[in-house]
Amino acid sequence: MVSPGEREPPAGSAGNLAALSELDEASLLRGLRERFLRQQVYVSAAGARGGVPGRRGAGLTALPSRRQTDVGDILIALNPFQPLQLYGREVSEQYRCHDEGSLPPHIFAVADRAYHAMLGRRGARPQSQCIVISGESGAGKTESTKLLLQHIMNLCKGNSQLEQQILQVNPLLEAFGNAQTVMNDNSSRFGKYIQLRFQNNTVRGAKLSEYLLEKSRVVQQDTGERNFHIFYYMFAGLSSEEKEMYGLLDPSLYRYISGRFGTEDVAQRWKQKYQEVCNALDMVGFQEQEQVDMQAILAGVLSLGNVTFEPPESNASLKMSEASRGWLKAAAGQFGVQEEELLKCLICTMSVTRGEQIQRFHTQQQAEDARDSIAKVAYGRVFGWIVSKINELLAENVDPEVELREIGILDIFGFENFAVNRFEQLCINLANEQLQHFFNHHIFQLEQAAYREEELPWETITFNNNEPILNLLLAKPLGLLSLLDEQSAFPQATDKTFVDKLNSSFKGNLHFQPARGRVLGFSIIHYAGKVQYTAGGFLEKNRDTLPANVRGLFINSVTPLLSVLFTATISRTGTLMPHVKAKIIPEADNKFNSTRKQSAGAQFRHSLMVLMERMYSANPHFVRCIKPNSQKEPGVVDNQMLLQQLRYNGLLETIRIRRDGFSWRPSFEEFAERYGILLVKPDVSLTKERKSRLFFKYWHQEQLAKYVERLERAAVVIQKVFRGFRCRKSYLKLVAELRAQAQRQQEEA
Ligand code: AOV
Ligand code: MG
Repeated sequence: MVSPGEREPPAGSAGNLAALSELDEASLLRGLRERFLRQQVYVSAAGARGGVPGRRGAGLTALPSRRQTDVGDILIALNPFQPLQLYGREVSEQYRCHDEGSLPPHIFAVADRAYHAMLGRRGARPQSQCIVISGESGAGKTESTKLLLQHIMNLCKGNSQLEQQILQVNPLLEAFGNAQTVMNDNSSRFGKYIQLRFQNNTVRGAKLSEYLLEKSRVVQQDTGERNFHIFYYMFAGLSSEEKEMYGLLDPSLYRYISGRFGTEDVAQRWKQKYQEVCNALDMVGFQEQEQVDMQAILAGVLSLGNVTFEPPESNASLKMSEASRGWLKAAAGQFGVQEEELLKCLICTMSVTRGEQIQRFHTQQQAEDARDSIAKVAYGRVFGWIVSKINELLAENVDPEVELREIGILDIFGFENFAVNRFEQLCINLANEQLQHFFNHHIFQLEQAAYREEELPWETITFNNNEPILNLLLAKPLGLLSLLDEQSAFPQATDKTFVDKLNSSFKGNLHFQPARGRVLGFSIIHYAGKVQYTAGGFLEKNRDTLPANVRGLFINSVTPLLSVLFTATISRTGTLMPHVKAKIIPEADNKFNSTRKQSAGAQFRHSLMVLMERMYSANPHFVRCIKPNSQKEPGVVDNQMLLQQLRYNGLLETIRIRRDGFSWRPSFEEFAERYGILLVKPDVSLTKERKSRLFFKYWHQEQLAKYVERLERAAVVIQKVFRGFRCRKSYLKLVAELRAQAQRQQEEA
């Protein structure tokens, strides 16, 4: 016996798409749509459990050579765009330690499963877990992350201070790292991986990694978009005295802040959000002085943005209006630096050639670029510092005798295709490609490799393999990022020479298209569709250079935090961007200026690799978020949009492999440990089939669990009867009956 037969799945697997009797695009679409309109936003494709050999993924990350995977049910989550009564304490209690399959699919069920799998309950081997949430911008990833954390913290249920602190991390990061875009009013402009660290069933600490904050948003936002939330919250939440203290004037005066301040309602909401941020800062453990400094720096960024220049009349330096002088003075005050020093950083570059100091004056453009660079770097470092501070405050307090295990939750920026797509979109979409590859690898490649290895009769299911796109972007030395680095290293190279290079290198590549006419750009055919990129700014963003003297300027700031931010050096171990984990080291050791800084693209590639390594070493659970319409409306399904997401996510193929495949593959030992009670003749030699493990359909596990439960209940009754009547005869009769019943059930199965 290898599998308990080929019967149809049991009726009533509510919300499990693998139980659909017909399986084609139209029925899938209809099924999802009908459920969605009944506010059933969660659907599952039942999961796989078993072991398979590891292999290399797209030449990018080496996988452990042989590991067990235990992919949980894949949850499909449709964004309801309205508050649903689905997430209260009672629901969380219901899902707490529930029997798998006994309740409808839910995001809490995913959290529950990951938690128990980490602890090695329910027949699994104790192991670190990761929950990978994907979906396009606005599909619901960040909301799902918060719900997962909420349920996991509820499972630990110590109500400890640490658990409360962990729950505050998201609101805090969202204020500084999220912004309104045309796709999502609360769009994450950075990626994050939260690792919850456990000893036994208690959370001991948390570690956060952040990926590529979209710093350019600080200085520029496209139509219909806004700057990071925190700026708006500050204006709405600070008292007039506080604003005076920080030197903040009316928000409409600032160039860096776009978007009208709108209605009183909105202002009220922001005011409340500001309070939440302050509470979160307090709760996580930020000092008051640190909070004051942080706001002063943000005020400085805004004032700096209003400094503009006019071309010089002769060979002299650039001219400035009176107003600009005023803003410069304000910015210097807010940053706690000398006004003249700040000005110097803007209008000229100092360099030393053959022992001689040379001062080179900037053009108007160069000065304004320097201004924007300073604003971006200051904001970026504040954000990075918040993350590293959170890590410091939530670092685990461990018992060295007990093994540490993790649940990681990945919430990145979703796939984006705007009217104008820049370097940031390329990185965002690359990260999404990588995630899609991770999914394909687990769901299609590993699974089918296991069937082949065991020589099971199996018709291969093809899927849309995005490895060629990853190669186009990441290959060395001829992938797009490498070519970008090569160009960035030439002082004479321009965005145009970069595009020329791409056009010649990727001629004929199916996933690359040169731009038409004189447009300076290119298109990439991503797994989720074609995106047209504007090449302008690629080189500068990739070089990501700090304007000369800026570091010195800020180190000497009288604002302690600013000085710390720029004294910090880069630690690349385990983190992503240079500002992620700022480690303070003595100035003399600091090689910041003497070593060549890595490009933004190279850092991002490195960070993705570290992330992938981490994820490949854990046991994955997948949540696929789907956006039902682009108007962000409740109760509306755009069929075309839904269909497109089903297609590029490979959901039809996923459900097919779940339905037809043997998604549960325990070893003999695992099976016997968990279901031994069901084996009528435990001496049956299961190894006769010469297979290394058992292969079951997804629904068999649910059924077996029910049998076990019934038997266990019956055993309790027997014990009672036995004690009550002390009658050996009736006891034996009962046992015989039960055995017969178990045998019948097994034969049925
Ligand atoms: P994202 O994280 O996937 O986009 P969000 O999680 O921010 O998307 O969701 C976008 C919006 O959809 C939220 O602000 C909510 O208004 C709504 N929403 C999402 N999930 C739910 C839910 N379960 N219940 C109610 N409303 C929901 V991006 O970060 O842009 O890729 O970078
Ligand atoms: Mg998000």
